[in-house]
Amino acid sequence: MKLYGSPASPYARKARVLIKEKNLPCEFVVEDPWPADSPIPSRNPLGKVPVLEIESGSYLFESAQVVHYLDNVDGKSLTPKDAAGYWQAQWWQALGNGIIDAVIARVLESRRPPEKQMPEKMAREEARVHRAVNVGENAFKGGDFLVGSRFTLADLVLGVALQYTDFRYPHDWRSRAPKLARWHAGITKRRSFEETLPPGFTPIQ
Ligand SMILES: N[C@@H](CCC(=O)N[C@@H](CS)C(=O)NCC(=O)O)C(=O)O
Repeated sequence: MKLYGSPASPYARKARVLIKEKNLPCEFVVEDPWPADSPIPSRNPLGKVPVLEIESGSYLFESAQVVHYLDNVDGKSLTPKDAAGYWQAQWWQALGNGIIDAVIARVLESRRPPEKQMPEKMAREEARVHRAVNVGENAFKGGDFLVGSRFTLADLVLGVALQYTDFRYPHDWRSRAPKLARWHAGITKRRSFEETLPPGFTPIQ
């Protein structure tokens, strides 16, 4: 298998962390989706990374689907089996994916020419992040893992999301969310996280 993506993409990073966690035989191929001559649209008509090449010429795209595939490919799923745990993990992943979407939208807005930027758009995306952190903090009982007593996709996705927040929208979410801050410090010390950091980013602890 091959995973196409850019080193700073949080969507691709979810899959990269999962590949490391499970030690899957999957090569990470750096590919930038933005240039006009990028090969990515020939593999994903939506022109976005990550793209997973399952076998020659067979591609899967959209990070949630890529993560779902990789989670099930080896029979060692990181998704809780019990119904309550399953849906709790889905909830945390929705929260994490939403944070990633909001931080990306904010970054893209901030890269537009200053005269075209909309402060209200930035504020709307920031409000999503703040609400999501507050709600996550209230929902979290505390401890090493978000769901149950082992590392799951909930930890993976929210861990990536909050580290991407530190990277692209650094602000003090930790003082508002001390339980999540403690959990995040532990999760991001995993080798899978340390070996997939965005270039130039120094983790905040
Ligand atoms: N919903 C997609 C979003 C993927 C995405 O937006 N990836 C960015 C990189 S972080 C990208 O490829 N952007 C290129 C573009 O928007 O043209 C997913 O979850 O895979």
